[in-house]
Amino acid sequence: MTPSDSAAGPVNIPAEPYEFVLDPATTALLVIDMQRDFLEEGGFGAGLGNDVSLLARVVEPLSRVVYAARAAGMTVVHTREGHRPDLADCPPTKLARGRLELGIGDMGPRGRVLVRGEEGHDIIDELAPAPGEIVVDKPGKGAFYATDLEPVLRNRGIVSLVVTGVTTEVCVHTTVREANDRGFECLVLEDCCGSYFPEFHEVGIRMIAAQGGIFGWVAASGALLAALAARPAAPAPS
Ligand code: TIU
Repeated sequence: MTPSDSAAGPVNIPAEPYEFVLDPATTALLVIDMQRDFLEEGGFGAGLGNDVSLLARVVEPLSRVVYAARAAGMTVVHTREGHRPDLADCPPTKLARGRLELGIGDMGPRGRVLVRGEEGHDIIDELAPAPGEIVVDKPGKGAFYATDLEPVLRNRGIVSLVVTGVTTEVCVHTTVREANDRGFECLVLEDCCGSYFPEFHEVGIRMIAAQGGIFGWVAASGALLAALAARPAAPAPS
């Protein structure tokens, strides 16, 4: 980020239920759990019985948004769901849930499932964090629970979040709800979120913007990209 990026000021993004106004200088792009464990075979998502190919549609539009956010000087935060190798931070209830053949901590084709430091836990190559970007490891569904995300955002003066990632109705929704209660304004990019259940995605997205934006705003990524591209040129540094 350069000071001149943020000098270009706020942008208006057509959204539901009405336009979303963000200033890149006070906005973070949140990229939630774009990990091999959810998007590729042999990980947690597949072990839960899901068709992981359903999440692939998110990768291309989200890559474009990540690049645009970097160019606009926005803070980019990546999250990863997972646990300590000794599983000390994993509630026994989460460990037992589903009676899975390949459950949390078990050795799979991409290392131990949902365990930090393992291949499956890491972010997919297409969305690898750039040097200096913030990566938040979280033990739960919500990105604020038992993490330092909130002080990290507040210390940077962040007031708005552009929320993306997987899965729409699980970690994205939980995080948006947590953010909403903490006073952050959330714009959820519908084509940059994905679910193993298309119908849950549809309804989850609608729930966010319903009732006057009860949890936040919803737009397609194209609306954000167009608004950022149309920003007036920042004044030359003096
Ligand atoms: N199972 C499912 O849809 N999601 C998760 O377990 N975690 C996230 O959403 N990241």
